[in-house]
Order: sequence, then C-alpha cells, then structure tokens
Amino acid sequence: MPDVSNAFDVADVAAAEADGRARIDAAHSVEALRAVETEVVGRRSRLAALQQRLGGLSPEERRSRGRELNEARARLQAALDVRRAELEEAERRARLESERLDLTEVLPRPGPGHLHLVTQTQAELEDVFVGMGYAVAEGPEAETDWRNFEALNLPPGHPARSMWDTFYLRLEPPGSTLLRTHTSPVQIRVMQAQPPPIFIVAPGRCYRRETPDARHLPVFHQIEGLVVDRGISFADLSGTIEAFTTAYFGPEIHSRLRPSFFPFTEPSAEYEITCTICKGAGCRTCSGTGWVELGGAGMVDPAVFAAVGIDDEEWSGFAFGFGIDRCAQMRHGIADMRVLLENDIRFLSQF
Ligand code: FA5
Repeated sequence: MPDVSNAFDVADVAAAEADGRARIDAAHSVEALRAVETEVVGRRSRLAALQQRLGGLSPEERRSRGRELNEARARLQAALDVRRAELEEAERRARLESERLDLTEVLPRPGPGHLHLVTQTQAELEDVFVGMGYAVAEGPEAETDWRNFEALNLPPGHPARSMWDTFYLRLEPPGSTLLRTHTSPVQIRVMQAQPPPIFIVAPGRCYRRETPDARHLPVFHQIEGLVVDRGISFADLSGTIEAFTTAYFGPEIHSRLRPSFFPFTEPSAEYEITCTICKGAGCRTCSGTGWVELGGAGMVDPAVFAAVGIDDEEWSGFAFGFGIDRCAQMRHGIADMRVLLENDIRFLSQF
C-alpha cells in the first residue's frame, strides 16, 4: 500500500526547484555558491528529501515524480554552473582591476646622473697631458709580478715591495699574478710594444693592502707618465710637472720636488703641493706638514731600460705617477678621501 502521508506532487517539485533557484541567484561569491550547491542539490537538499519519499508513491506516480525530480536537479545543476562562471569572471575582473598599474600616473623622474668625480678628474688630467702632446695608454688591472715589480728593478724579496703589498690572484705559478699596485707596469708594456720616442700617460685603477684613512684607499687611481727620447733631462721632468701643476691647480698653488727613492727611477723625487685644506698651516689631512704628496717621479733607471731592451746610451727618459683621487681631493678641498667611495648622493651631486 502506498504511504499517503508521504505523497507529494509536481507542485512540491516545482517549489523545491524555485527555492533552489532563489538561493543560487542570491549567492554573490564563488565561495557562497559552493555552500548553496550543497543545500540545493546535495544529500540534504529539498530535492533529495523528496527523492527519499518516492518509495511511498504508486508506481505510476513514482515514475513521473522521479522524472520530474531528475529534470529539476539537472536544471538546478545547469543554473549553478552558469552562476559559478559569472561569479568567477566577476572576481577575476575585480582582481585585475585592483592589480592594474596606472601607466598614465606622473611620478617624479630620477634626476639624470653624471660621471663620478674621480672619472671627471681622470678625464681632465688626460686633457692636460694630451694638450702637452702625450698619447693615452692603458694596461690591465690584473698584472704579472714581473711587470709590476721585477722589470721595475724590484726583484723578489726587495724590501720596497712591502710598501706596495697587494692582493694576489690564484693563478699558476703561485704569486705570478696580482692586482697592480701602481700604473708603472704600463711603462713596461708600452716600452715592450713600441720603440722610442715615447710620450704617454696611463691612467687606471690600482690596489694595495692599505687601511683606509683621510689620504689612502685600498682601491685608488693613478696616472702614469713616461717620456723616452734622446737627451731628456731632469730639467724636462721638473718643467713638465710645473706646467701640469699650473694647468690643473692654477697659479696660486705651489709645488715642490723632494729627493726620494724609487727602484725604477734614478734620481727620484716626490712631488708635493701646498695642502689646499689648511693652505699650508698643517691639518689632519696633511698630517700637520702643510704639504700633500701627489706622486713620485724620476729619471728612468738603466735597469728598467735593460729589462725592455732599450739602449740607455742612446735614450734617456723620465717617469712620474700621480694619485688621481689625491689630485681630486686637493683640487676640491676634500678633507677625507673616503667620501669618494661612500656614494653619498649629497656629496656626489656637488661635482
Ligand atoms: C708609486 O706608486 C710609483 N709608481 C710612482 C712613480 C711612478 C715613481 C713613476 C717614479 C716614477 P707611490 O706609492 O708613492 O709611488 O704612489 C704615488 C701616488 O699615488 C701617491 O703620491 C698618492 O698620490 C697615490 N697613492 C698611493 N697610494 C695611495 C692610496 N692608498 N690611496 C690613494 N692614493 C694613493
């Protein structure tokens, strides 16, 4: 006997379907729709409850109600799929909108950069010497021990090597390749590559195991000068340095050559100018002396000519090596050289 209390008709199916549609339409996110799906077509849905009551119907009614339930479930499932697609699209659009870059927004541009003070100084020094008839030569920063020391009359174990202690590269044989301590090895390269007469300057970076202080950096720059010709004398060296000082620092800056020693020049001199920070009175920058050493110079030692096969009976020459950072420091009154490496825009933008 069919259970009459459990009977239901097509209106009940339609009401369950209408309720499901209302819930689907009310869902406003993919997340909410997921919950609605369980309520509308899941095991605890109104359709599922009606399904369970099919057993109480007559076989004829069971067939038609069963078909109506299946059709209602299929329509609700289709409605869920359509709604999910709509909501996913809306959420994707909202996400894109929130992540969109406004390419029309006007932001302040970073100011145009300029060359670092040391690079500017190098170019100015080159210009001074090119104006005096010199050519510009170059050499590598990783140099052989032979060119950095030996060919410059500094054989292994020479005590002056310790002044120029540097960083060695792990290349065979050990100790054969180093970061050059001065630009003087470019003298050797040039003399190996061309016969005299030679008039060159060679600017570049140098390295030393040095603790940074007001006048020293472990990485700094030098400009080397080399002249080899017939009849070159110390007077030519002295006159060249004088002409350079006036051209670069102006006539009010005084310079002096002090006797010194370099294994690759004989005689040798140290080139100093009045300290521009204290105007000669003595300060921390010049260690209280009133003078700042800009470089070394001297007449090319016959041992150097011998190393590169130049006949010192026929040719003579002079060489010098100035610190570019030191020149910039003195020209612009920079009390402590370390600011050149700190990259503080407030300092750099002044030049
Ligand atoms: C030399 O390097 C010699 N090669 C110079 C030379 C060349 C002499 C040719 C004779 C003939 P010295 O170590 O004194 O010499 O260095 C020369 C200049 O380089 C110094 O006067 C200074 O201006 C600069 N300099 C040297 N070491 C440093 C450093 N650690 N930081 C900044 N500048 C330096």
